[in-house]
Amino acid sequence: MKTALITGITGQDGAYLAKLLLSKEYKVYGMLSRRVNQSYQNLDFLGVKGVNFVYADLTDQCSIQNVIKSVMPDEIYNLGAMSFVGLSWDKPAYTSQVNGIGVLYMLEAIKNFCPEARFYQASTSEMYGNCKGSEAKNELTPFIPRSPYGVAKVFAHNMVVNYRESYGMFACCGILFNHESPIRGPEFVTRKISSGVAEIKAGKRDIIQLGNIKAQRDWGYAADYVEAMWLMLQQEIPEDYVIATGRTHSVEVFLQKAFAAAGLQYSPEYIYQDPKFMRPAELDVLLGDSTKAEKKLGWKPNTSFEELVNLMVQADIERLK
Ligand code: F7E
Repeated sequence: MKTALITGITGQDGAYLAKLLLSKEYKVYGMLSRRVNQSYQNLDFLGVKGVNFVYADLTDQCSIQNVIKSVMPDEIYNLGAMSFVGLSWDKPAYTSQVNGIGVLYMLEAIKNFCPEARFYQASTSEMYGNCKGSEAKNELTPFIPRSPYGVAKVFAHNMVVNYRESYGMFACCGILFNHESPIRGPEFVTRKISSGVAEIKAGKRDIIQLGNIKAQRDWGYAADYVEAMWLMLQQEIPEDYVIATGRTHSVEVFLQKAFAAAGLQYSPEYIYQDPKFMRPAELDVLLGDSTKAEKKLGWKPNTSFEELVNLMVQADIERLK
């Protein structure tokens, strides 16, 4: 039986990955920081049972070492992060500690105590910034990040590549474009829209407050994307991969589809564009090219944009019943 350690176990991706690995009969350890009252609602929503919880924090090197030494995992998935880009301007040092230095702590602990373990790092399309405008980004596209979140993630990404090259570690980065689901956190734009539309349908609100609705993102389904994480660690050679759908849509199009999925007619009158949700520096268009993942991992997204929007809106309508 293989053993996996997942950081960020209570987040969206942690819950989907735990479900996948348990279905493959892994022994799954989930890392909890205990810094705040952590909620198990994502694991509960997906009916995930059987995770062994261990306590450590990405900002505490001793705790990381202790967990790695005691679990001695075959595979480690580092999904823990301060994942909300908008907040990274308000908490740049904390974001750098968790998303940057925290990854260095993981790499050091693996190198020193568990060097045969395979390591997955959650890299992100935010690392590209506006590089190459609306052209699709692949593994060779340079990183020119435009948020403290993106800057910290580039540090972590480069460190993973460096440890792989310096010490021969089996370490991979998945450069994942936006991935969503019914358990996406309520602060992210897709879930803000799906829950807002469900509440409008139920007569519980009249408007949704948003920021820049012209921004375009390559949105996929989180359940498809965790398959790619697992596949990366099953290869003979550790490499980095872009994971994306190859289609991009504006927030405004997401809105239109979400209203349609709820059986409502979209009108701009439902939207209030609030300056407080505008970012100091925005990424206008993100579009990914995952040809390498398709060729080498045999991975392709299974869920279309329209199916994803529908899935999220129907789940939020159900929640209100
Ligand atoms: O914003 C715009 C916002 O916060 C998407 C994280 O998982 O994916 C995610 O980061 C777009 C941006 O996701 C609102 O300005 C408009 O252009 O849903 P988001 P994100 O920033 O793309 C990447 C790949 C990650 O790695 C991150 O961890 O939507 N937008 N109005 C808004 N965004 C939010 N949150 N709220 C609004 O009201």
